[in-house]
Amino acid sequence: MTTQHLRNFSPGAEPRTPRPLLRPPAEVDRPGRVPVDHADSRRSRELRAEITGWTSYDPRLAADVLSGLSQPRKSIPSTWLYDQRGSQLFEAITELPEYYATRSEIALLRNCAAEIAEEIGPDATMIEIGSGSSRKTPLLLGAMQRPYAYVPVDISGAFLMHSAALLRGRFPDVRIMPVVGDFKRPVQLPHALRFAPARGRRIVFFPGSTIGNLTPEEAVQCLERLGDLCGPNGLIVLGVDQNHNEETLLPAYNDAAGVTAAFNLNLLERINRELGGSFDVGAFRHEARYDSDKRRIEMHLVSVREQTAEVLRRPFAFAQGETIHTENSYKYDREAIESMAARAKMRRLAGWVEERGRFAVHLLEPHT
Ligand code: SAH
Ligand code: AVI
Repeated sequence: MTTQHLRNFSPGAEPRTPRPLLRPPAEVDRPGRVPVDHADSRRSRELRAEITGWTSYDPRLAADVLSGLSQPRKSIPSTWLYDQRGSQLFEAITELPEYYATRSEIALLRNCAAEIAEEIGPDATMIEIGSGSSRKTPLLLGAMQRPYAYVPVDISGAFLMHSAALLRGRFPDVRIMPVVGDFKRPVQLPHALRFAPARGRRIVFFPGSTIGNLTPEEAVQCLERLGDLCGPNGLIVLGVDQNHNEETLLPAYNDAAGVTAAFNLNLLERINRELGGSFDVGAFRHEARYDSDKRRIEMHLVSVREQTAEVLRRPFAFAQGETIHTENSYKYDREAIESMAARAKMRRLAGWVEERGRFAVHLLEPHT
């Protein structure tokens, strides 16, 4: 992790987000609706922003939070864990002694990068999905022959741009073109690549076991879209945590320093900050569980008492012990990946497993 990525990280020491002084206008109070503030003049909106620091919000975040909190079993998609602070906290997680996944994948990539680069060939364009700090990227880019372009795709925009700028310093000859995007939808490549004549192959790099944060159904759909993105001559390099051992899994998501707890609780801070929420963050605690039937870790935020919190002026009641399910982390083994790949019209060309058997890198190719 770079100093820049760590600069603002101090678990537990973050001041509470001040609640907005003013409430949003009533007409924005519906999920999925883009706020149109007819009655409000530009100046009054500016004034409100000056007073509260609260200007507008992401309607997709609002829709997911409002609908997720309205379900009998409350849940919010894990994608929203990643604002700027969430991305910094995730980087801090990767440094924890308990969180083996990042170290395992880096060690594995060091061993197999040359073979993967050989398969990729010269002049390729690499698209990285959920690129975060792009920390693993140099292992592949550095092994490739004359990489033509690198397109990191991530939902956490400011963090993405900062990481791309750092990478430009290391790879001045590679066209680095970040795209702020959602991998649960089709990803739009930059114009310069969409309409340029094809050079080498298009490679999708999807490391970190981020595919495990999708349900099996979502993962198949995501692989299908990635197959379309890289085309029939493309390749997908997929990093997957395949550990099924509870003794190492549970500590990895319940670390002693409380960094994963801070990462999870930051979702409530974000809702307070961006959606005028009134969560008492101290009245929730982090919990990670392993479901051995579904082979997934689940992260929850547990309400420690009976309480009500508002989001965009809507009240949500919590019983003591009730949870918001904030993340799944499926641990897909080779068979699961092969069967999902087949459903996504791909085949597994090759694969490598880390020496302790916990992490794998698979090479998938689309077939017609
Ligand atoms: N690839 C990095 C980071 C993994 S963390 C690594 O291996 O260490 C997961 C990353 O996916 C974060 O950077 C997060 O912002 C991004 N992400 C999560 N949901 C996303 C979505 N729906 N679309 C795009 N990026 C997403
Ligand atoms: C990014 N993703 C694969 C991580 C994981 O392990 O599921 C996110 C994470 N959640 C808690 N710790 C790390």
